[in-house]
Amino acid sequence: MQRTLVIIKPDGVQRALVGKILARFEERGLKIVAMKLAQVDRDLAEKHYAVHQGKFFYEGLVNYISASPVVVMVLEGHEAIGVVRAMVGATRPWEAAAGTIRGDYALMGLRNLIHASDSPETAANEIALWFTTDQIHPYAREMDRWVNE
Ligand code: FUP
Repeated sequence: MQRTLVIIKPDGVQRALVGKILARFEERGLKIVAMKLAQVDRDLAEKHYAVHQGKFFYEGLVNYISASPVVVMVLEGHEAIGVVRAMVGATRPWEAAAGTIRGDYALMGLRNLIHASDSPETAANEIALWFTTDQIHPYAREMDRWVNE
């Protein structure tokens, strides 16, 4: 089982798409093992986007993620990192395939609704950045054997 960090960014929360986005992950069989609404401060935004520091879009990115609350979660499931990335779609919304979250709900600019970890290393770092160990709750679901076996 893999775990991945997903952030429904300020545009996703402001556009009231949280329920629709969550439903996609739940229906796919992914399990929510941590989740919260958070107002991101500059320090956390800078840490989350540290790999982009110095790039021309960095300042805009930090302002965007901290503009309004986000919903952040840890999803668990078989190959969760790649599966969630595929469900999210391409970075540029207008290039995102129909059927992906960005391809269905976003169109232009880089208001691309959602962030998802892109590798096992990134996922581990991002989960540790956003959640303490005691905020992550593994549990069994009755349906797991129907999803996973
Ligand atoms: P993604 O993994 O698809 O979210 O995309 P990246 O990690 O490459 O980029 C993170 C964020 O940086 C994107 F959500 C949007 C922003 N970005 C820009 O604003 N301009 C760029 O040229 C590239 C990325």
